[in-house]
Amino acid sequence: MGNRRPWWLGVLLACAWCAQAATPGPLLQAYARDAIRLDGPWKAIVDPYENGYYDYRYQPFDQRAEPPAGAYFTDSKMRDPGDLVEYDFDRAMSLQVPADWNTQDPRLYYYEGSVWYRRTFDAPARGPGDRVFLHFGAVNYRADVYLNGRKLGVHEGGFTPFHFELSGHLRERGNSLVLKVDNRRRAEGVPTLNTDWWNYGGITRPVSLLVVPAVFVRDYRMALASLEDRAVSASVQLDGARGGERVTLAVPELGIRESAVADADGLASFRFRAPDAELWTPERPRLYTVQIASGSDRLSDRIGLRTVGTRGRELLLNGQPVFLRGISIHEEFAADGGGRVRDAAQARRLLEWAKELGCNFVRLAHYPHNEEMVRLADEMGLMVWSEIPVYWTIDWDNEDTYRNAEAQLAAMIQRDRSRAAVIVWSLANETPVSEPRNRFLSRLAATARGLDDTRLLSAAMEKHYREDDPEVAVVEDPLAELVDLVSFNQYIGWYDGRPEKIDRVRWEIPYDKPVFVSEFGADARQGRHGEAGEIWTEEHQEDLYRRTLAMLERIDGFVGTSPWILADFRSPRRPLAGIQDGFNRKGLVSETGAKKKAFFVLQDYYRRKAVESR
Ligand code: GCB
Repeated sequence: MGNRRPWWLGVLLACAWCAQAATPGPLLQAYARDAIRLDGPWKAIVDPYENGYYDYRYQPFDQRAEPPAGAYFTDSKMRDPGDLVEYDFDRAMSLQVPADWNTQDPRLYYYEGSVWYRRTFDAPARGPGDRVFLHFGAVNYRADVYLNGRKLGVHEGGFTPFHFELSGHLRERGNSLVLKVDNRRRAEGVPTLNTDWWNYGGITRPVSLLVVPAVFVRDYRMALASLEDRAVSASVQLDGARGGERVTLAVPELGIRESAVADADGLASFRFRAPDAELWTPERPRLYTVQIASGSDRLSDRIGLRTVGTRGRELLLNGQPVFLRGISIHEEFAADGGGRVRDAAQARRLLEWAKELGCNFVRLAHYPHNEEMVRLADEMGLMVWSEIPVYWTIDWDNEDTYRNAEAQLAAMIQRDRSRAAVIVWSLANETPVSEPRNRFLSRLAATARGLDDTRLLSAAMEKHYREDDPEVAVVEDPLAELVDLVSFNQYIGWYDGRPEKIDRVRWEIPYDKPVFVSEFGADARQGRHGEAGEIWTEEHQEDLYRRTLAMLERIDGFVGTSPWILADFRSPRRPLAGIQDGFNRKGLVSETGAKKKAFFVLQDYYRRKAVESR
């Protein structure tokens, strides 16, 4: 195979360019800005052997200063009838963005590998000195991003936002934006090889262009710092600043207009009182319009004010004990053809089911959900648990794995730390206790606290039984010392014994902290009926819910639960034909939204809890 251009000349030059242009990171409050969306159909080439990335000696094309036309990211065309180029984006299939690829084309249903995406666009209108950023809501799992044939950079992690600055690299017309999206699972990845959910690939969240002035508001946060005197603290981080820039923050509905001067790092800090502010609660999720401005840059957001904390075994919202009437949710909407949630309407539908159950809380499992979901929770009055996919058996000793997990944690917190709804950051799910795991998670805990000390930390832990008494379940884990909310998943009556065992178990949880049961459940195929002892039936699931809810009430310090799970979801671990058919059937509603009997058991329980807490 011939290469048209020598590649050895400019390797160093190319790398230097990449390092400079690629600024992946979580900042930029993209949602609060007018963005130019690059959503819609993109051209796509499925490339299981990564032909468009490696030459026939398996050397990556993008390490070369002048990649050949065969490198797909050059988006080349045959220029004359004798020209050999073995791909052409213009003739390729289309895939919608944002969306997973698995549910768009039956040929991609089980596909794990690389798909190239291409979208062309004209440079946005901009004034002199304005800067342009390209922002991705999320791409699962690894994205290699190229603009006009040159590499912008790489991002790993399927559920968090990232961006690149394009200023200086745009053509006025016909820019070619190419991504190689690779969703192969990897042992050192976060998550790792093994999960109980579908590994949907693709550009699953919106892509946008943002035009900002040379000095712009890169990030901001605002929260109620003290309940007693209604003190609010806020900070605004400028980008491109030298220090000395004026920043204003206004909450017109509260008659607040504050001004501060940025320090040498471009950070402006505010502290003011909002004595008339109505606090955010699930019953009255009051949000205020907050306007932030500096120079010619202006943003506007909707932010609620509340506090969350603990006192001994109590959980407090705005200083009052609160019970979390929760449900776990995967970011999947199986009606409408299935797959990852694609838009606000689907996100709203899931949260409406949670409301109908009587929830005031949702556990967004097992990775940061799309921003739409969290913002809707803010609006609809649902408290949120948000977590990163540190799930099961992560490669604890691998420093790159740690950095990856930490980057995902930071991106999650930085994106959502002004959302009143979010009350818990969760670090991990069902991870086996070991020294390397404890070190890994304590580093993550310290990072989380450094980024946000106004919320609770938790992690879904596991129970074991006392050796001298197999009916005493114990939750003891070094991780429990690090968190504020002691949470654990348990499946007594499903993976662990028969349902009658639920009635006998007693609990020992030796921490003076609130206790949250982050999962329990049983599979039931909607429409399948039988006796309570016959598994897979609605009656069996219903019976397990009844017994479990009674058992939970016997736990000292029990402050809430998020049963597993709102809706049936796809999982490659669930092949049983005629019953599972590729779905985890622990949903309270089927994949198409039909309610199972257990839905009403939980609804009743939550009605009673709501009355009790009045
Ligand atoms: C768990 C996991 C969850 C699974 C669930 C199950 O403990 O946290 O991801 O889907 O059990 O159904 O087995």
